[in-house]
Amino acid sequence: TATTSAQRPLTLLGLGDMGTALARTWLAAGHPLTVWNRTAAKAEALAGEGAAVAATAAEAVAANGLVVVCLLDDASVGAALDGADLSGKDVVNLTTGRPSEGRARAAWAAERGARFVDAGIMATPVMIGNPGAYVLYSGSRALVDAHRPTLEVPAAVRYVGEDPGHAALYDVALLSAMYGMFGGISHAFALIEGEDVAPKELAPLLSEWLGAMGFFVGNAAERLTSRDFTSGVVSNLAMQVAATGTLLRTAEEQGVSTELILPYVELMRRRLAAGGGAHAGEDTAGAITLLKR
Ligand code: FVH
Repeated sequence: TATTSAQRPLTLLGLGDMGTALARTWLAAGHPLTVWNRTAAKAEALAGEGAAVAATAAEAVAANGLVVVCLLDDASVGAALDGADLSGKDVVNLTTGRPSEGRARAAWAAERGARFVDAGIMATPVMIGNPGAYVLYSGSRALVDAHRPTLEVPAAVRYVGEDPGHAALYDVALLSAMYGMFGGISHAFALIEGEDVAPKELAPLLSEWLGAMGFFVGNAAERLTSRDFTSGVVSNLAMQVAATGTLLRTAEEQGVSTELILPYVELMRRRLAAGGGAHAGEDTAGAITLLKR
């Protein structure tokens, strides 16, 4: 494919599983790509696919105005960019980090004369370049607008605001919810272990049930916004706390640890106990208010 003005050159630092997947989408779309990786051998296959391989991170940064960084963590970003001239560069940090790291890294980049956005990749490497993959960006809107066509090659762009910590905040919120869900799924499969129930028999019911219970996301957002935790409640907290006794006793009878579900049951119990029964008619959204320290 001939390179067009829409296929702008860029640099990519980091060729782990994710960096390699990203690199392949840009190369396949015809973008001139300069890559660098600490372990040089990981760049060999990409060189064969058309990437220019830089010997150092500083050399890779010097090659292009747009510099995408996809490394293990914030410390590796600091290590890789140490000594590179970032003046006038547009730096896109796809490395997973904390909100505080995104904000500190944005200030660090600004001190070196670079525009900066932090990002959170909401996809696995196999999803990159396919529908459903997206990346959360926050920080310099001008940078995102200037490079949107290039950034959209591997995954859809979702800009979440000027605060460079917000992409990481959204990312960590989504990942935290995912691990809570994984915990529940793990408990469910543990309950059927040793019974005459095949995991593949439970699996479709579990998927369907989790999809149906997804209504709680919008429900909780509405209640946290209005601070009305009781209107339209269909499954009240008092009933739900009573029902969790059955869940916990069943786990005991099945010889399954309650370590994954007990913390949430205890949170519901605390909400029910607070205020002398004032919250009995709520659903479980009110329990969220107990988490903030
Ligand atoms: N893979 C996934 O499923 C998830 C999906 C969501 C987003 N994450 C985040 O993406 C970042 C990169 O992940 P990755 O999958 O590419 O990770 P690895 O395959 O482990 O590659 C790590 C790269 O980082 C380089 N590196 C590590 N330490 C240093 C350092 N001190 N200085 C320079 N580079 C460093 C490493 O280099 P090497 O070991 O090959 O020499 C790899 O290029 C990550 O934030 C995920 O949380 C992925």
